[in-house]
Amino acid sequence: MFKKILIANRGEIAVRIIRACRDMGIVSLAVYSEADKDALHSHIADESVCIGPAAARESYLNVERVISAALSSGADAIHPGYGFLSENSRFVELCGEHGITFIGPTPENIRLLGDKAQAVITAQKAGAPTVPGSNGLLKSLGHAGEVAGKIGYPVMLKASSGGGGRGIRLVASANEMQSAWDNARAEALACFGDDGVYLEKYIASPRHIEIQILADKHGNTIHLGERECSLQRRHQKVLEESPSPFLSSETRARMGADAVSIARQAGYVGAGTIEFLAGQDKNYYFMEMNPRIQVEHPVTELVTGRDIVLEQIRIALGEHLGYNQSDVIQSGHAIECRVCAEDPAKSFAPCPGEIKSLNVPGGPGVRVDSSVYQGYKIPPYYDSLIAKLIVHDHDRPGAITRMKRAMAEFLVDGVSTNCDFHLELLKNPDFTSGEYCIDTLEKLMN
Ligand code: MV4
Repeated sequence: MFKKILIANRGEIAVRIIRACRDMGIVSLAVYSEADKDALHSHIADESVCIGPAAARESYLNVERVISAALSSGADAIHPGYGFLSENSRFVELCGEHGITFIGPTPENIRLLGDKAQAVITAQKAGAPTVPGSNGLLKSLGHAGEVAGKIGYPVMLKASSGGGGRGIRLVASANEMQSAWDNARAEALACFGDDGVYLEKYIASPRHIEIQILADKHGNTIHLGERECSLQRRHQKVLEESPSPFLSSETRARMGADAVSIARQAGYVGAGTIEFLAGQDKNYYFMEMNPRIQVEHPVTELVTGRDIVLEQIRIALGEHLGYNQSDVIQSGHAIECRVCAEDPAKSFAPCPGEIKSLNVPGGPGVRVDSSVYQGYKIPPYYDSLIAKLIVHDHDRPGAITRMKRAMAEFLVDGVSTNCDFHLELLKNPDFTSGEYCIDTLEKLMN
């Protein structure tokens, strides 16, 4: 067993990981920036240590400071959460060199999956469906035009080191290729220090559906079903649910099996997520794999009854999963709404400030993963997520009703939130019918 886990993160995910540590009898060590002295994670952890100034570069993203904190406090493992150092393969190696267990995948896993063009080839080797495209990096503008001509426009250029929707360009026709090529490569170089791009046929109005994977160090790889994540705006998810209202049980089973094959092909260890695009025609295609715990993991926890953070820690300890795919049962329906301190009047720009008063919902089937309390000052330096409201019920209509009840109880004074927007979305016919896609929210909010 680990004696002490350093949580290299902040906000609700740091709180979530501290709770898992306490459930397992492991001492938790929070690290915090100067702006986060009064953040919830620094208060509720067993121990906490300041690692630097507010700017993430000098604190939560600072490899040396995080490792030093672990060494001087006697932590034998580090949980990175999501974002920050979670996908930094060099950081994972450094943990190893200092005898600290990184709770997550191997550096090789992270390097392979961070190269999106290579990840697509891995999915193909696994026999999973991929979008017709360049099957690897493009060599030149001429090569891009040639592949696009063969598969037919519209196509999408994608940065191989990409993420968060940056370095991608839709190319409607051949005469747009030159400028799209230049723009995608310039943005990729600026954002990721790498101008490698690949190309895929453009899938119009798809759904984003992802599969949660767990893989132990002994070759046992299973999935915990899917999450429907199509309700996004500017590449930020707003509401997620499981199961997806779109999938038949037959497609669900195939997607899960394909995800497991991809994870096995990648030699993946830990908790990870395989993202698929599902077209209107019900075909689906591998998009990318995320080597980390994700924000929306609670919907999977409520539907499967499995504690994914606890499983991450068990896997890092070298334990066996201890159950098979047939032991995983998806039961009922879960919905997560991301509650953010945002100003609807300023097109949902972040709205930091003091929470003057707060009422957090509760009652049957309600879970709140939050990082705020009454009197807390939301600092302006980090993202605007203040809580995740997650509900579970027997079926989708029940979960929607329950979410409306809980969301109406979520009362925040002092800062603006997107709670009212959520209440609108929960009544929207595109949502209630389940017939939505990645364009839906963008259309609704503009
Ligand atoms: C696509 C696509 C359509 N066709 N690929 C956006 C972020 C990056 N991870 C992949 N993305 C997309 N790739 C093909 N071949 C549309 C998107 C996309 C998107 C995907 C999931 C959720 C929201 C999205 C919003 C805009 C574009």
